[in-house]
Amino acid sequence: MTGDFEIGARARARCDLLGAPPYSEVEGQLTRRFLTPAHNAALERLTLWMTSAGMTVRRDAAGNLVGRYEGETPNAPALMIGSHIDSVRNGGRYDGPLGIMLGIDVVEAQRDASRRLPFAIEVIAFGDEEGSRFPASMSCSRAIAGTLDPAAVLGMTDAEGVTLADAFTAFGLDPDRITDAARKPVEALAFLEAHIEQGPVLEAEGLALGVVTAIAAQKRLMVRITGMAGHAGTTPMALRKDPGPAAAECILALERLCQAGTDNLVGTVGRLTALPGAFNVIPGAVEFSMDIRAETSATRDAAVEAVTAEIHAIAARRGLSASVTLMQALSESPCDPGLTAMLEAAVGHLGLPPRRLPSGAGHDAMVMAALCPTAMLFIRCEGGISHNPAESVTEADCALAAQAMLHFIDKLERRERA
Ligand code: HGY
Ligand code: MN
Ligand code: MN
Repeated sequence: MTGDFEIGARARARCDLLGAPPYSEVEGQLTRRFLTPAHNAALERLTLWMTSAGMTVRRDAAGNLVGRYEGETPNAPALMIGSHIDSVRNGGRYDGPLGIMLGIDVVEAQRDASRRLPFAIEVIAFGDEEGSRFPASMSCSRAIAGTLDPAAVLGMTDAEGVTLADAFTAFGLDPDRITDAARKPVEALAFLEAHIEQGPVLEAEGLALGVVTAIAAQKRLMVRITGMAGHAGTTPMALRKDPGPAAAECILALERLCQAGTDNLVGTVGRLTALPGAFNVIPGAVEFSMDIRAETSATRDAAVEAVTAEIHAIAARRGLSASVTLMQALSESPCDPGLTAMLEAAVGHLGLPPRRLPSGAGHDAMVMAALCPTAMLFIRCEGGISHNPAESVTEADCALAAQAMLHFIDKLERRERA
């Protein structure tokens, strides 16, 4: 799959190809979780495409795939371009992979022009950004950025009870060597991530591309409300210690707090489990996740504090107990002003109006900012729909994104040669 697609359109077609088994764990939908056979199959296919684009390819110690197109001198610092290859359950085909495929497309254009730059280009497929298998997310870009503490994640288990350490071993990796994936700042000139917007702004304004100013702060927490399991038929309502209704009150409290918030404060309960989970058993406990985000960590943290207090008050009033456990915290991440201006000028080269916007979605770029300056290009997606099989992007917008990335590379080259 090379010559019969225009640059950018080929990237989209490759995402489509990876949208089904063996690159998905489930027939009829896209679910590709970290360190699964579907993940491995996708890396095999990406290795072929990266190699044919003129890159040397390696798997790093953390489960990332790294393609490298050398600069005019060996071991030059790299412009890193990439995004994640994992997906949420029953997700869309472009959230993540499109940023990888566009990277391959723009490298292939350099190779086709027999062009060598004052920097290398690396295309990275991060293995775990979504956290769709293990509770922590962004573990792979954190490994590359050198900010991952393996001890904090290796014991985490997936829905089948497999630990992250065992999953690494099963994937052919050594869980004791993950930190070998860390890169030095001197190796990284900049990080560029192209990604669908996953929101409605660009489409609403009739724009194909936008440039990201900053990525929102987020926290992931697990809540457990504990009561007493009992018989659904014989236990009078007044004598119950039922965590179910308590959890409902807590979730409504989260919604109310976020609706009244500022700074694009949002709160989501994406996972809710009653235990033991039988029709005729009053749950002994209910667990639910909370994903709380805002443009600033201060607003995020104030919301976490307020909802935690409400959860404990609701549990106490009902004679229950509650625990709120922080699973992950990611600070807001401003994109580099210089690179962002360069990216905006590159979009302008296409005759498109500049449009800067914040990202409510998390991205590997927010983690890579610990390693090097970052920039993000947003691509319009239909209805702003994402984390949903209806996720869609047009060939024309992917072609514009590739062209903007090529102009960005030209500008970076001029800066480096100045
Ligand atoms: O959750 C996010 O924002 C991203 O899709 N991982
Ligand atoms: Mn996502
Ligand atoms: Mn994504």
